[in-house]
Amino acid sequence: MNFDPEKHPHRRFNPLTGEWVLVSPQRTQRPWQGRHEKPADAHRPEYDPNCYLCPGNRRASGAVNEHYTGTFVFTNDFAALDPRTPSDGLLGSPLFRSEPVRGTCRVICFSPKHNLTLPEMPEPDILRVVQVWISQTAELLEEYSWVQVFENKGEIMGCSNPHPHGQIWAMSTLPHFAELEDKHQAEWLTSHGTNLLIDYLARELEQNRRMVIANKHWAALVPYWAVWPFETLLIPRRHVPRITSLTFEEQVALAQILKGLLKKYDGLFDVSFPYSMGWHGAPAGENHAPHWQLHAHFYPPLLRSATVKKFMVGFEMLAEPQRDLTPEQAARRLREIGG
Ligand code: H2U
Ligand code: ZN
Repeated sequence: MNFDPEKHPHRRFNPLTGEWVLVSPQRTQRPWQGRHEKPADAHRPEYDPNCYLCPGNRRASGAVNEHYTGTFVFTNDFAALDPRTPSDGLLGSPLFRSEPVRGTCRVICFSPKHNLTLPEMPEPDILRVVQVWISQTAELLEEYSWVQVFENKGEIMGCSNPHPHGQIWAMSTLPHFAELEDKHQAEWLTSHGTNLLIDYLARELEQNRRMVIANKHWAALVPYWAVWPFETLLIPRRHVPRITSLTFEEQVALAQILKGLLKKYDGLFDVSFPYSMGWHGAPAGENHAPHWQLHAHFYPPLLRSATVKKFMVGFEMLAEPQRDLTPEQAARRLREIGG
């Protein structure tokens, strides 16, 4: 019997983080008798007087939102980071190590309309969101090492409010995944003389087995090492170290592919698809730019329907992540959904 990755258990390596995932394709037929999530309430008004993100409304802190008509950014009233943290903190002994972190957290409202989601917005409005991601990142990289732009969507992801919004956390040190990706991309450049994700994308376009959607400037695929069932990676086709380096044409193409990708997600189980997504790009400092390639990760939790999600428990908490559906099967399903 010869090893067949479509039939036999195997592990796949994530060259961006150095982590492994266990793939068990023989298990996809397993019956499900576990938890079903309740579907989110789909009927929402365009304006909700009780929403803390709608224009003109009062937030929990007492601050009142502008009567905004496009996007709106404010400092998180319950920020996890503080710009005033003293930087001369004691680092402690090897067993009690810590370091002070300075930072700030902001909330971005994508639209004044309470009942929209990104893929439901017109492309010019998605472009405005892209441009806010860019201007916020540019501003915060002047002050901080790492700027994490992200969106948590859906109650199932712990999102507190259906109003379309995302967040930005900026901090003085590199967080865990940024450090891993920085290290692995730098090592790739040293040992191969090329950019890791540019090399990877070229192979993916050649193989054409995990591609989901592409346009002139962008490609989205289910990475070979995907952990979440329908995880995707969105990458510019040319070498772009960070989101602030995108040309206007690439920004327009990004708005277009975002809409296309998210519509596919919504079409998969016929539900407004929950996910956590976020951007990874070069940290502050020009020495990082050559080895970094900008990309967005989409981590959706759903597994087999609008109400059955993947749990990261048991073996996954204690040993390593595991998946049944192969990345190739997931990509094929997403590819086949009309945009
Ligand atoms: P989610 O993206 O997980 O839904 O979080 C929304 C953020 O909005 C959350 O971090 C903040 C919360 O701290 N928030 C405010 O800043 N002001 C409020 O009045 C309520 C929520
Ligand atoms: Zn609202």
